[in-house]
Amino acid sequence: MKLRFAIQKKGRLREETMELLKEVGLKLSANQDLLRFESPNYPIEILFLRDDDIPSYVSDQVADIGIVGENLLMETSADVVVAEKLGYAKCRLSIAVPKSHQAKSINDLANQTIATSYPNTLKRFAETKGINIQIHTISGSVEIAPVLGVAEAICDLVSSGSTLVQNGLREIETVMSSQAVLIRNKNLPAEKMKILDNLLFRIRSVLQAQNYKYVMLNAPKDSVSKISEIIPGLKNPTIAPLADPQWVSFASVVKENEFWEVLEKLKACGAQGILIMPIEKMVV
Ligand code: PRT
Ligand code: ZN
Repeated sequence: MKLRFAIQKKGRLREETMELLKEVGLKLSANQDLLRFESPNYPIEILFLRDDDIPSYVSDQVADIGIVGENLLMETSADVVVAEKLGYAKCRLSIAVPKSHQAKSINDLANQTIATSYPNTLKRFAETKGINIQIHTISGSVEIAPVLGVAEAICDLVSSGSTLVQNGLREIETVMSSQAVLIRNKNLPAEKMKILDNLLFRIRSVLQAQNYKYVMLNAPKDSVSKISEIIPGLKNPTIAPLADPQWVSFASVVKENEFWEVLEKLKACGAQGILIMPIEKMVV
């Protein structure tokens, strides 16, 4: 029995998804033209598809699991379960207007036309805000719609924001934030669920590791309790003696997003020779 796993064939999700699969130990093929691939060392069959087809394929059991952006999931309203948020392909679906437009939020766009590839999501958003808008649906190059005169505003995905700037547009409202998610069919048979649980365990070990760094340092013995409070690690830090009896060596982990703050505190406690290393996998 193999788990059928739908991923994007080509595009913004492909590279990081393949990287993640490699990190969880799957042997993959370097051939980018494959439409189907069975991993030789894991009970998984990968299907390479357009991302737009993935939500419905997973809900219709053509595939058991898949990876897509939350934006697509919201737009298609596919009846699937989000098994894990993956933390990459982060972006937001936003409303933007030409710089010369006065609007500050969607409230200022009543009865105006917004061009988008996300009509369902936009329609629901406007309804929750109680604003009546016209929606002009286009499948790509949304940013050009105001120049063409087909819409006053646009609603599209933004990550760095440079495409908006290049097209003389200004972001005024976030409709939703998005990242890549692993979705699964609602009624997976027990045997497939078991494979998925194993895969999720591996994925979580990789994701967890990305949030932490391994820290090693030397510190005066009288700072042990203070430093133990600053870098408690998963349970306790490892403390080992040094040849100099007045000094000890610490090993612990620190959260990536608290890293610089923690480093300042450690230095203030007299820590020296601080080494920071990436962690490859982490099982809590
Ligand atoms: O061929 P296929 O249908 O599979 O791919 P696609 O062309 O539909 O999708 P693709 O590969 O462009 O994007 C796949 C997913 O990546 C999206 O559904 C999002 O979940 C996610 N993602 C993350 C993005 C972006 N960031 C992004 N910046 N998708 C698109 N963009 C586009 C955006 O539409 C705009 O044109 O990039 C431009 C803006 O980028 P910035 O950096 O200039 O703001
Ligand atoms: Zn697509």
